Amino acid sequence: MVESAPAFLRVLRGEALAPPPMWFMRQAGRYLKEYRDIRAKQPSFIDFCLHPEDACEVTLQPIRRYDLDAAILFADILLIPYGLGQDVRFEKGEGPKLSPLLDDGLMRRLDPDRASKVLAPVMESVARIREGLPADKALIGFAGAPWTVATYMINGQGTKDPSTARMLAFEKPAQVKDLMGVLVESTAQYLISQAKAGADALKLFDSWAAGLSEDLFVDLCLNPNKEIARRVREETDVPIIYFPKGSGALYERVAREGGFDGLAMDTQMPMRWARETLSPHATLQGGLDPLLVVQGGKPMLRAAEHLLETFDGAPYIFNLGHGFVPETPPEHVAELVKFVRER
Ligand code: 1CP
Repeated sequence: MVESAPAFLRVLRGEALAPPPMWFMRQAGRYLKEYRDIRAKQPSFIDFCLHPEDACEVTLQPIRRYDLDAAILFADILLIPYGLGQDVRFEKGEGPKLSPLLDDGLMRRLDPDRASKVLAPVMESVARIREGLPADKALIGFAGAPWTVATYMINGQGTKDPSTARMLAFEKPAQVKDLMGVLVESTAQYLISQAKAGADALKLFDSWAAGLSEDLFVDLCLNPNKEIARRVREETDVPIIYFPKGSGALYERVAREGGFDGLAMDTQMPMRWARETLSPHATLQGGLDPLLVVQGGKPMLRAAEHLLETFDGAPYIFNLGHGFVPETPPEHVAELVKFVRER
């Protein structure tokens, strides 16, 4: 990789930089006034995500405000179910609502070709963002990992406990396997298209990887994401980050067997263990509790310092262990960025 490549990509390829490159999960979103202003003009969140001009604008907003190394495409993991033909709505204050998957035969009508057509505007957003982004900043494309997307498709809504989906994996394993197959196929296509449209790196969000036994985790999380990475690498050479949130000691198996370029760490990760056990296998990213950024000041900076010390000398990307919450004061983000940059 040439010296002038964005710092984010150099580190994702295995270089250690001090200070480390940084970006934040949910760096675009409701905690920013300029986001809320644009969001207010679009009654439907899905239409908003599929509107290239607006999606490009809100992707670039945090880049204008802060000295970050990467932008993340503004979209949502539930665009895939929408593209496949499931009705997806975001009700104000209640989160996503999806039409029933199993009762009326919708499962058999899910159509990856339809998803490619419906999600074409996302590729236009990617191309626009890449054009508007300075050359030293990377653009991250993303998708939900199949199991996480399946939990929403099966539950029909967001939940704190995706046990309906896990129960179905025991009750009707063949049906869950079929669904996972459709999701692997459509997610791989979607990510390949993003890379071809200009995304410099790709991230798979497995936000509901917690709570699975090792065997189920391998079947529903590790293997499907490995398969997606394999397919993506057949057609592009962009690096891939996987985020198996809450998967505890199974992170070690992911690091050893997954072959991902990057692994995103959640807030509960024992950082010293991660440095010793995971770091030799992949670039690590993340870890800071997003609620510390709501708190700000010394507790936030102390935790940031701890991360910087722990990963000093290793390929590491500074980030959160989960996304910013809407209550995050933007000036705390500015303070954090300055602290990491000037260290
Ligand atoms: O009201 C609003 O403006 C909607 C809030 C919002 C935003 C800003 C949603 C609804 N999605 C997004 C954008 C988004 N979602 C991005 C791009 C922005 C950025 O990161 O800067 C990304 C990467 C996502 C990914 C996403 N969506 C995940 C994976 C990461 C995670 O947070 O764990 C998940 C689980 C979703 C589902 C989702 N979308 C939106 C909501 C409220 C939810 C969660 C639903 C639940 O409670 O289960």
